[in-house]
Amino acid sequence: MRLLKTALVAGALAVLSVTTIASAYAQDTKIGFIVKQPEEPWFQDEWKFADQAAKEKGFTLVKIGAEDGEKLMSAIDNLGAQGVQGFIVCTPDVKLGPGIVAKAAANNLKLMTVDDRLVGADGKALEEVPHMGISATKIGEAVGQAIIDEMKARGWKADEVGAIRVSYDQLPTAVDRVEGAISVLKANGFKAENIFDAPQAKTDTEAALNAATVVLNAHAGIKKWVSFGLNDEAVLGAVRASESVGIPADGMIGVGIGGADSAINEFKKPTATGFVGTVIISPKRHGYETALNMYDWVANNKEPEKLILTSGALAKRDDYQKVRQGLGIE
Ligand code: FCA
Repeated sequence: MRLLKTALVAGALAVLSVTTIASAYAQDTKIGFIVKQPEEPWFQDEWKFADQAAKEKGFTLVKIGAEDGEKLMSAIDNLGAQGVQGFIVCTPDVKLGPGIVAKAAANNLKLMTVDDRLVGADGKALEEVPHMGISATKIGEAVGQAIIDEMKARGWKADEVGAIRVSYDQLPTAVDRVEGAISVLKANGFKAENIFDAPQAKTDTEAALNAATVVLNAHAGIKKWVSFGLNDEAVLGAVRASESVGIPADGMIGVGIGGADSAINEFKKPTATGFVGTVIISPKRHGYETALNMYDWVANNKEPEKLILTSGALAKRDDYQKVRQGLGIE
């Protein structure tokens, strides 16, 4: 009897120590998620969905905003000092690529990128770093097609319309997005000389507004406009600029990319503005799935795919809720 008791106690202790180790391990898994513009709704959504993954799997998520290279480098050191094992980053500058890779290695951190892919000194993508981005050219084409469809619905002819290309050409995905849109405009009769570049200093609404205002003032004779850019903020900037120079909502067709609150708040306004649509992309895939993939890499030694490109779906004022539901982000 005594022997049996001892055996039972030993067994219970063994079970106890195994579960203790298991939960200690889950608690010890720490993953970083650094974004370049923490105030932008898209990035807040990415964080929100990454938090969901952390809750489900029981790891700690460390979120840091890094608006410039200096902040990013110290954020990576900070993660290392906190005992984080790996991180996901949307960098403020893709040209920092080799520096980011070196910093991550020095801190013994696994590295994945999201949205904006790192480039090397030669300008080519650093293919060894696992990346999740959007299918930029295709999504740009969907923007271009949405603009053309709306032009047809309004009875506009291509040669009476000006196009504002809100641009951020130091970022390859931004170039692919706007060039995708332009290819469809051109295929539908748009002339290159009616497409005007509006380079923004930053990828936010204010910078886009400033850039687009310059274009509108330089071509005050044109009364019908379309606009596109790398995200909703870029297009909202162009739409706000058109309003400020007196172009009515029915004189502007802006189509963005994103579908987070920046776009949704615009659709919720009681009267339609020149922001007619957005190609909604998935912060769930970019936040939840990247975080899960990093967790699998850190905790289960399962390496993520090197490149995942996600798709988008066009939404307008009247159907955005349905489209969001379809993407599982409502
Ligand atoms: C880039 C843009 C963001 C978002 C993301 C998917 O990082 O700056 O607004 O569009 O790609």
